[in-house]
Amino acid sequence: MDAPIVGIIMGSESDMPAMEPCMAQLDEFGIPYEVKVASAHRKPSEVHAWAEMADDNGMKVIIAAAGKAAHLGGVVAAYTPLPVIAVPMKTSDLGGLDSLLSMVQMPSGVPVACVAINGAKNAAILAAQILGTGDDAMREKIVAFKAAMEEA
Ligand code: RP5
Repeated sequence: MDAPIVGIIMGSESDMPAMEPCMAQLDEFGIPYEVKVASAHRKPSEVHAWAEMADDNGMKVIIAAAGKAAHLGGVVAAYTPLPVIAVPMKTSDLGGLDSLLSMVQMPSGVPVACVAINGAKNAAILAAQILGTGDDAMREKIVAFKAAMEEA
């Protein structure tokens, strides 16, 4: 197995089903990833340690999924120079608008990219596109992926 280059972190095991399309898409592109479950609020020290070491551990892009007061992506972004893609989880009370606004309204200086509510597959595609900027083979996979959409 190749060493992971995408780090996926999510706030709860309950986020896993919504994030499965992300893992499936990364598998389809042949991108190795690791998955971490830790909440910014329930396990802040663990999130801090994971985010701080992600670069040294070989990650190139981070995908952070969380719901409700979804601070995970922003907290991770505070501790890493890596690009962070946030995935707002759909929620039972506010439909995920709570997650979306929590993720997207970052203060100046600490950006996160943010996909749609439950946009797990798009997070994987965006991660692949970021990786593709420095990797011709990966870029070719994106070109083929787009061509396949046109032909479908
Ligand atoms: C967030 O709270 C998680 O990311 C999840 O989307 C939401 C609910 O978590 P659980 O109460 O199901 O663990 O931290």
